[in-house]
Amino acid sequence: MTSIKEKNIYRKIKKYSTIVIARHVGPDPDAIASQIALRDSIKNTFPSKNVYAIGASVSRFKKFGSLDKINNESINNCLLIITDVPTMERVDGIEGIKYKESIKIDHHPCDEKVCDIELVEESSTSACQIISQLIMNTPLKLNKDIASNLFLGIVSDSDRFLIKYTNLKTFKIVANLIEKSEIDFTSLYDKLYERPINEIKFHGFIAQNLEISKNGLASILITPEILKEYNVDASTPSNMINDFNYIKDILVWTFITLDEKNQIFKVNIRSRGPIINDVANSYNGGGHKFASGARCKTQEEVNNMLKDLDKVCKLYKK
Ligand SMILES: [Mn+2]
Repeated sequence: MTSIKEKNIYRKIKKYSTIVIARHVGPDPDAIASQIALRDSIKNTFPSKNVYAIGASVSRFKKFGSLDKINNESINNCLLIITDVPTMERVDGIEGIKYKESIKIDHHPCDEKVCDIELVEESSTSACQIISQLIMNTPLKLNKDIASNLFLGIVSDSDRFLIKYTNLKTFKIVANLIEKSEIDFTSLYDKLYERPINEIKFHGFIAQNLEISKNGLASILITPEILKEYNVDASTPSNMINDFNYIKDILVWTFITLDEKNQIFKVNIRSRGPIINDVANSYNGGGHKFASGARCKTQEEVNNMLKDLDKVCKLYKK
């Protein structure tokens, strides 16, 4: 069944000749795949429209397709669609764009309304899951490339259907994607999971050096020197944090990466029980109940945050 919001979104897409699609800074596969899949679907359905998927490109994600370079100042009266991002401050690369109306398609919790139409489903595994539904429920077109991207976004954000937001609906949508597009989905996993040996060695370093409290809080500080030693970049820790799930002694785990250039500690937090986004919120971050991020300015702030997370673990254990 097509929802009223989906109908309205399709109507707006139909109406505008120029559409800009953006997502969050520091993109992950769901962010990139959702914006590229939506762009390609709109372009396939309406070949004469100008549709751009924008934001800084990331070499690791080139496999999902290319992004568009535009002169923001020259874009007027467009429709702006933001995917996989709850607030305008976190959107990458929209400075100077004059948009007439805006649409948000997202699965992050957010209290504030930032767009004219908001299709937000907190219970969805991913932005790609919501866009898959949108495409299925409207005349928007699907092809193999679009379906591949949507499939990979869902698989990545649901951590291969491990996270709690995975449910019957997720599998129905995925089954529908596979049926309609006939994608050879197992051959797509290379795009997500192939990695160089130095990353595995870095993974080993983290496993060896995690500090674990008696309440089940695991943490590790990752300095620029360590990143250099293992020849990995600053985004690598956040890409492997989900690998440390299902460890018996750990309830909440956090990677703290020191970004020396910007003098900030970037913190990734995951949980397999305690709710962590309240703590993340009070340290310049936010996110989902069991997957959050934060930013601390000083080591002292980091220590306070770890104390707060440890308290959350202690309470949960009781
Ligand atoms: Mn996402």
